[in-house]
Amino acid sequence: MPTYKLTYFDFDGGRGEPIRIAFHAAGIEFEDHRISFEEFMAQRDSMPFRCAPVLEIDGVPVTQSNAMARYVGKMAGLYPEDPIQALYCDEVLGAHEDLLHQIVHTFGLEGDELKRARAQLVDGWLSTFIRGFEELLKRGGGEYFADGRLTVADLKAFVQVRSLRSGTLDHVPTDLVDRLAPTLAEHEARIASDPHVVAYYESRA
Ligand SMILES: N[C@@H](CCC(=O)N[C@@H](CS)C(=O)NCC(=O)O)C(=O)O
Repeated sequence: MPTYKLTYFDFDGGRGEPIRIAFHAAGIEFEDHRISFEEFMAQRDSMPFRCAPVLEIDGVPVTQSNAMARYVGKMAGLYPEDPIQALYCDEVLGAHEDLLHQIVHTFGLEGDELKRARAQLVDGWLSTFIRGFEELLKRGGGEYFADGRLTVADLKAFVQVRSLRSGTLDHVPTDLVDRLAPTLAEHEARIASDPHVVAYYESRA
């Protein structure tokens, strides 16, 4: 078995969290290397593409969180084998990456500028993506995004929707998902109570 070291920020969210959960679900040991923003800034010039997460496999660094989620998801049995279901799964992973890029544009802003940018985000891209994820979930049958079972697409969505519903983004109403996409809100609760996810957070407690 190779050695795995995942370097990402020290919080239970973002691009790194679905990979951590998938590693745990796979029963694969990995070094959960959590860094502060200051540590990231100090090391980023030595990181491939100057970004996190970075997964080192036997010391060889790999980037791109969705590629990592698929890789670990395959080992965990959380990635569809059927090509169409794999496509559906990938679509959700990719759309979340697109949404994250829109959200990141509002980071670093303050005061009225932040308020304006977040209002635009809420009325624009955030609503578009939330409604879009609701449709993708319904296409999958309403409970899971692909394959009628838990996949890394569900983990990705769970982490993002949990963050939106828990108020981590200032000026984004915590009931936005519930209002626009009730099936997506229920999905977050469903994934939160999945045995893999419960076991992961118990292991962190
Ligand atoms: N496509 C990359 C994007 C990685 C990325 O943008 N990471 C953020 C952190 S979540 C980052 O390193 N940001 C550095 C910065 O914007 O200064 C992936 O999915 O891993």
